[in-house]
Amino acid sequence: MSAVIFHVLTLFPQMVIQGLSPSIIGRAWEKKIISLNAVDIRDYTTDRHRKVDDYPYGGGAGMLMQAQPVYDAHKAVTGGRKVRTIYVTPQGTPFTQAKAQELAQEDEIVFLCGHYEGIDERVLEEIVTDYISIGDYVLTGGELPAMVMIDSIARLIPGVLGNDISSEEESFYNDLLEYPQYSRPEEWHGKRVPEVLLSGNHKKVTQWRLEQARARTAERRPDLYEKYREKQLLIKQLARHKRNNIHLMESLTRGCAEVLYCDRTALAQEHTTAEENPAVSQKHSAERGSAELSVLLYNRCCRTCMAFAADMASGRAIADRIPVDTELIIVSEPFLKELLLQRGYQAPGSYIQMLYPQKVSLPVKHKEIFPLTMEHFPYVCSRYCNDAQCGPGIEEAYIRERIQAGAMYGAFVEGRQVGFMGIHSEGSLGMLFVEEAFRRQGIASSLEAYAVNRMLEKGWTPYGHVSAGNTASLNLQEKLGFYKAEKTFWWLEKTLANST
Ligand code: 9D3
Repeated sequence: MSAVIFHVLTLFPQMVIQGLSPSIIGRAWEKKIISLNAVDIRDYTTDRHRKVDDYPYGGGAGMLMQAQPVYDAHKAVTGGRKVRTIYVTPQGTPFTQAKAQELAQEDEIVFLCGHYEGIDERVLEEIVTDYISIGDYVLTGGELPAMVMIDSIARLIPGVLGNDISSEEESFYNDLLEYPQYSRPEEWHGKRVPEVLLSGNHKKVTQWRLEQARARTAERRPDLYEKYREKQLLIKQLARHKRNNIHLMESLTRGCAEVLYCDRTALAQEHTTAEENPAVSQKHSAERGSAELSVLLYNRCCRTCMAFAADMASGRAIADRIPVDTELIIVSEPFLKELLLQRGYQAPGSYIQMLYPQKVSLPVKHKEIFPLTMEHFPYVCSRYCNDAQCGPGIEEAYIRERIQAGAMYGAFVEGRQVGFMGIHSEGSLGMLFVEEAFRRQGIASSLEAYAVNRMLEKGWTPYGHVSAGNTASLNLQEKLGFYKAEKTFWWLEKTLANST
């Protein structure tokens, strides 16, 4: 894979280079994982005094950057290709982690830094794809905002931080601010480290940290705290039908999903009854199930939606809220599936959701099972890609991403690969394959057990979607202790008709 390129068009190129070089971003540049190209807009002026600014038509204070040098600098960098071009401006949309994640998917980005009072609107109309601000305060130029964005985007690129996604500690405290931390000495300025942290009681430490994180979020970020409470409530409600809802619960607890739609009335009602009289509420909701709840979750990282709807009206509301760049939608109601088919998605198969409820790890009998590296990429592709059996949406790029994320495991016999299994980007187990000649020897069972154990280590609840017709796999999972959901699931894929 070639380096991700960040171009910065600016009047102060050395500011950007000097600002980023001593940091981790500079090291990633040395390692050729990223590339920084700071371009001096002044080098592209046609004015003989190297002037790049002029007075605004209609009058007003200050000067404007002229269109010509900006346009030519941009053209020199892109050569006329279509490249994501961000104008960093106080008039932009606020930058967020979600935007950083979105931009981390690009191979090349141009940042345009304004100076003076701004840039001639006409050149912006021709080259800019995104207008972004870093917040509601006034700076002297766009260089620091461009550096802020490059820093936050680059750290998401695999290899930049050194540790890959698989080794990254999944935060248990996802939607909360971090808890306070302490290092040696035990006493400093007469202040002791909280006793619980010295107790060696891991469970108590976790509990204390969660309480601290909650308290400080409530105090400093009431907006985040409100969201957190709502999400906890939703998870609690979903837990009533764990087998059917584990995919939603896991997405929420692992912190990789945002709630795009939630029938708040059902949730609020649930909330009040539960507080007034827990016993009555439990009975009440057991009778009606979670059927009245409607939810749409979106996982930005893998552009996957998960939804379930109580009725046609909320089904339509959900369908309207599915982001345009969604590549996969997982649903469990026939009418919701039909609704999405009408909207141009296709459902090549139906799946049974299987849930592994135990917390104990499974024995792995076959000893030669290891995480795969890119060296094994051709093998996986040759056995799995463009194969009718492999399930929807499996493409080479996806396999590459999964291997690099440390989410693919291979089975070997005398050093030769004979199968593999993986964890999908939305969090379910899948992609199981064993060579015909090596079946019925417990290798699939070992692969599955190995993947289950990896998920348990992360504190996840293992679950998977098995093709409704795949009896062998269903039997294998039941043998390992998985439970079936009552519902059937459909994976809806984008068709060419709605991808444009
Ligand atoms: C007198 C009008 N000014 C707007 C408040 C003009 C102006 C002020 C500051 C024009 C440019 C700037 C420099 N700032 C940026 O280029 C900038 C910025 C910022 O100031 N705050 C937050 N995000 C950003 S992104 C670019």
